[in-house]
Amino acid sequence: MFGIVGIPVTELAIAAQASGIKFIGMRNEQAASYAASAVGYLTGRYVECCPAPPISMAEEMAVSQAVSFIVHSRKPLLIIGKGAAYSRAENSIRKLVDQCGLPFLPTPMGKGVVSDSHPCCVAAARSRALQYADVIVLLGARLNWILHFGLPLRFQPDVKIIQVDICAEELGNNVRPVAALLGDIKAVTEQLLGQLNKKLWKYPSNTDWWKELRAKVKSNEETSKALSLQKGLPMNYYTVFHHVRELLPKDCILISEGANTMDIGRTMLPNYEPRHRLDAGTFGTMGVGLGFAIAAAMVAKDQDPKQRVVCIEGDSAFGFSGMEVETMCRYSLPIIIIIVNNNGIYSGLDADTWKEILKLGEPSACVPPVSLLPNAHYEQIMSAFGGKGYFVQTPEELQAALKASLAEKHVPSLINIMIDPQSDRKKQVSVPSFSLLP
Ligand SMILES: Cc1ncc(C[n+]2csc(CCOP(=O)(O)OP(=O)(O)O)c2C)c(N)n1
Ligand SMILES: [Mg+2]
Repeated sequence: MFGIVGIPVTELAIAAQASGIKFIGMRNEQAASYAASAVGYLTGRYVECCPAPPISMAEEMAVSQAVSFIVHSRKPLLIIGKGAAYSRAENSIRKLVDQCGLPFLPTPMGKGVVSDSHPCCVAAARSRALQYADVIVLLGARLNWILHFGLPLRFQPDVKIIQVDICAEELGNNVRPVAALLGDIKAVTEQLLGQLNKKLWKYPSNTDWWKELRAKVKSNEETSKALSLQKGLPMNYYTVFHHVRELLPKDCILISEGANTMDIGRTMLPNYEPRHRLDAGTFGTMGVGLGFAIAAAMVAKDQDPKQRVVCIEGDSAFGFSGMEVETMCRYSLPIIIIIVNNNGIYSGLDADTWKEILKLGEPSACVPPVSLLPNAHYEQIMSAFGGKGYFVQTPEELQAALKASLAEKHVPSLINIMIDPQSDRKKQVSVPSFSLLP
């Protein structure tokens, strides 16, 4: 149970503890509710008083229609969403990918349902896969802004969408599907598999589509690798994530929020297991990270005390719920917070430029709205409460700090990594923009 006491909640919290329910006192209700939602997601536990909901299956007719579109597709793509992780559909979806040889793309929290290291994963060619697929199967993924609403120019205008979702209101949102499969993702995937198996259908691995996707995966991975191996200081995002990836245990729970920090981290930090990534998700809401991390650490303590929880935050994102570091220290949760600090929201200013800007006059009139204070020592917030804080400027310091944090079993750590405030993500695939001119 997560909450904050006050009259009359204090009695409730005490009563909960007396009846054997753990109570985690948070610093803000919003973080408490994020934490509670994350426990549900990670454990799949239903409220004790409610029976588990019935498992619904799609109409056989809709399944047959979907299968017909899949087997006639030239450029198929599976998109695996958070719904697939929620419904614990990983075994069925892995079977679908393995048996049919279909390229797949996970959404941010769909990562790990099928491992990012699977040869059919085309996450590194995301834009290309979305832009040219002719048939897309959405498995618990929704055509919201994370997927560019399913609309051109990010998608083909005549792309055929097969939508699998538990929620009837979601069917047909933004794009009208050619087949709408209403039901539990796991059950419906089994239905699809049943029919595809009868046809002994497999998407060939030597099609032009596969060749195009593989070439794009390779070239994008090479670009990221070149950026991650740059030796200059301050570091860029890619160098930071490269070193973090080298040291993180494969089974850790990764939590992330921020803009560039979250987006680049998604591509640079692989997930191997389902429900091992929590991030700002559908609405990109900043402030979720520390509550999620506390929830994940409580679940880990219960189920697998050796499992590590790593929370990767932009410096702005961290500020939203930063006081929850006290909660982490109070309950001795060995969470590792990594702040990728670029002195701002999307980008910031270096200390010298900052000083020059202040000379221009009243700060509220001339400080760029995206800027935060340069070189803020966020790690001191952690040490103020007895946790471990590290201020890091080089790859060597980063490695040392992360190794020390991973060795720490009872106390949280915060690694504040200064990066180039102008560091950016690599160029996106350019999509021609609409012109307002005739
Ligand atoms: C609740 C909320 N308020 C504001 C925003 C707008 N917003 C989007 S990303 C972001 C922070 C990005 O900065 P940072 O976390 O430092 O990541 P960076 O891009 O610098 O790596 C903000 C404030 C939001 N998404 N959610
Ligand atoms: Mg930032």
